[in-house]
Amino acid sequence: MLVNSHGGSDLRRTMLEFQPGKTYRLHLLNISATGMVRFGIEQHEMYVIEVDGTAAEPKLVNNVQFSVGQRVSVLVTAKNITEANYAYYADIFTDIQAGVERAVLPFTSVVEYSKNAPLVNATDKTSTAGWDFFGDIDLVPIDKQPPPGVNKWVPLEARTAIFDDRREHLSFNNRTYEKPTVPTLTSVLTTGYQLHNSGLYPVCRDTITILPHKLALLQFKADNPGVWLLHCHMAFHVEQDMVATFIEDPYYIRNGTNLPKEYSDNCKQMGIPLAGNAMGHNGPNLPDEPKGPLPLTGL
Ligand SMILES: [Cu+2]
Repeated sequence: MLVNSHGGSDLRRTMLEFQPGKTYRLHLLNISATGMVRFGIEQHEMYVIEVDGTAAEPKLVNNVQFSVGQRVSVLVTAKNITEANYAYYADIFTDIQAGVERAVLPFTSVVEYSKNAPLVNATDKTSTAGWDFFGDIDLVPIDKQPPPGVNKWVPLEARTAIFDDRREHLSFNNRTYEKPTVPTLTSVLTTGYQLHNSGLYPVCRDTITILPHKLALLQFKADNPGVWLLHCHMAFHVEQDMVATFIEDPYYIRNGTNLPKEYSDNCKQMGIPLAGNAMGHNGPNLPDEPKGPLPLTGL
């Protein structure tokens, strides 16, 4: 996890120096490959004020938990003391298997008020007791925009299964992600077809935590022309095909985009076609059958 751009895999070397009475903004980023992170400071409360770049009304919490790829800002007011230092923790929730006892990889460092002050005894953070969500879904954005309304529903069912290549895949709607023969942007520009954003005044953000066996309803206004990935943020789930592509406003893209020469030069050098749909054919229609791997049937 990164705290104000410091840390990476070794947060233990990252001390936070606090001066008495000052308020600090800590920008937290979960850069792990698979694990949810919990951040907190012993005997300090904090206010969540931002998630994924969207400012929110301050919400008082003891700690924050957030998933891979998520960004959270908190405000912490330093105590008016210099007699003690406190541990902070950025623990990684290592076990994502349902039904298996949870495991926590503890990472701790120090919030230092004074070089010579003793460290207040850190409590045991290796258990998962006290892991609770801070309710990011209930955060209230500062900029209150009503939800855009829905013109089109795209149901995506995520599923884990062994496919006919005898490997486990994480599919959307029983389809694995197939690397297109032609880059999708090229397809938009040369054939005829056509994410990121949620309650009352939902916080507009580009990530969401979905717990096992749960579903999420996402709304986004498709007004950002481009080719966008919708994907699980766990690295090995991407590897296992938990990826989909959304193309927003292809007409705008086609009318307003001049690809740089380097794009076509690179494609030529790499033998990538400069026209056609995902399968390299002309026109919008893809053959009915995907290249595969395909779901196993008859089990
Ligand atoms: Cu996943």
